[in-house]
Amino acid sequence: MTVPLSSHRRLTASAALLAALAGGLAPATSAHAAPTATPIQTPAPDMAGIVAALESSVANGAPGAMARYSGPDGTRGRAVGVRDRESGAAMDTWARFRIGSVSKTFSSVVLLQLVEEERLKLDAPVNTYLPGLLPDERITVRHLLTHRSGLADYTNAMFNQTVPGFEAVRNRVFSYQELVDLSLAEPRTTEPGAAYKYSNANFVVVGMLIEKLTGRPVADAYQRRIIEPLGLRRTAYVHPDTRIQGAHVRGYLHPDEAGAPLVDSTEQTVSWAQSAGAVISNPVDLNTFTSALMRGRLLSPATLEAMTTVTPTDATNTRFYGLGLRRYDLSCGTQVFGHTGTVQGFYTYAFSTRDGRRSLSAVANTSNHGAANTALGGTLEAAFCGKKPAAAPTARSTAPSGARDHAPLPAERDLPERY
Ligand code: HEL
Repeated sequence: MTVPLSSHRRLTASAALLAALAGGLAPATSAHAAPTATPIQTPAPDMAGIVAALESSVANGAPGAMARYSGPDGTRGRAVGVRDRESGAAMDTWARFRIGSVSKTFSSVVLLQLVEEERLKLDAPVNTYLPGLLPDERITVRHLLTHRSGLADYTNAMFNQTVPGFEAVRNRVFSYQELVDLSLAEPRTTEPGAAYKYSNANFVVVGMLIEKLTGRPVADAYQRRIIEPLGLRRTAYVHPDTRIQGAHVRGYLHPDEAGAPLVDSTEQTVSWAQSAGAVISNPVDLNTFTSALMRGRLLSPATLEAMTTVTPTDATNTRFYGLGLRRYDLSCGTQVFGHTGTVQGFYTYAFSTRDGRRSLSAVANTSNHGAANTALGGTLEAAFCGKKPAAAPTARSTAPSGARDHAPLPAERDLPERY
């Protein structure tokens, strides 16, 4: 089946579907729904600020870090440090890496397309489509996509001890059912719909739904519905092969013991995550993906509205979650939509403005080291809020010693294959 793009996606949605998309929020959810505002100004990206954030991530334990900004005025990439500690190969914004939970947005898009095709309903119980799978008939498809099912996140126990936990599963191949069983062996964390509680188990069940409804592996759905239509030439769902094909970033895991040497975690099945986190991509493709999603090239306006209708994930009033999609409210008031990822050896950010005109993706090749991740998050502020008037530029941030400038590219989709 070839899935037509854009015009179909943008324009077709039945009245019943529109009502279902809009009306299905549980009272606890809609009471806290945060409005989406249109940004008034679009400051130029602060590329020196992006470099400073990347350098800070490296100073905080990442061997390398990189970011790519795409906007109406072109694209710019910046890279600091190495993508391979052994060869010394420099970080490179065309190289591929594991995007972790940014994969959840891919899974959500596929499932929402199936909703548009009226092959399932957002507010129907999951057990309607997967009879007997879950022990609570009240858990709906929407609860999965909003992390409100109460299904426990089995990865908390799995990775309680970071390196032993990783080594125990890096070559394992789980069935979806085994992962669901791990979750169900723990108590539910909330009543269905009652509260946001992030869990990989939700998106494992999303993968099961996709496979049940399409009769095909999830890899096919990503390929035919997202990767091929958008021309994402360096993006793939890879499971259970442990390798990252082509030029790639090597990932380095920080052990829990302070000062212990980094563990090269590049090769793994990611079977513990699958549809919750096993996509490989690069910054060019991630910017194309988040931008295309926000521009309505993958979903109808009504579905996109449902996807971007968010509730808070914490008390800061700056972090929100929709349907497989995060919203971050930045200090300048700009709202950006996308997802973050943490998979052993890789931290990722992939976000776009609501109009899809500006996007930013960033990666650092380490994990289990919060300071490196927090520093990497600084790329979002720099990219979307521009230079901060109060922050006087330092010699380091205006003339970065180690940063490589990946020159602005007018139309990156037209570039020749490099790898
Ligand atoms: S966790 C998150 C992030 N998501 C979730 C998912 C993903 N990643 C995982 O569930 C992996 C967790 C173990 C990662 C490991 C490390 O840092 O490499 N940590 C340990 O082993 C700790 N003992 C919510 C942060 C997201 O941003 O959505 O990706």
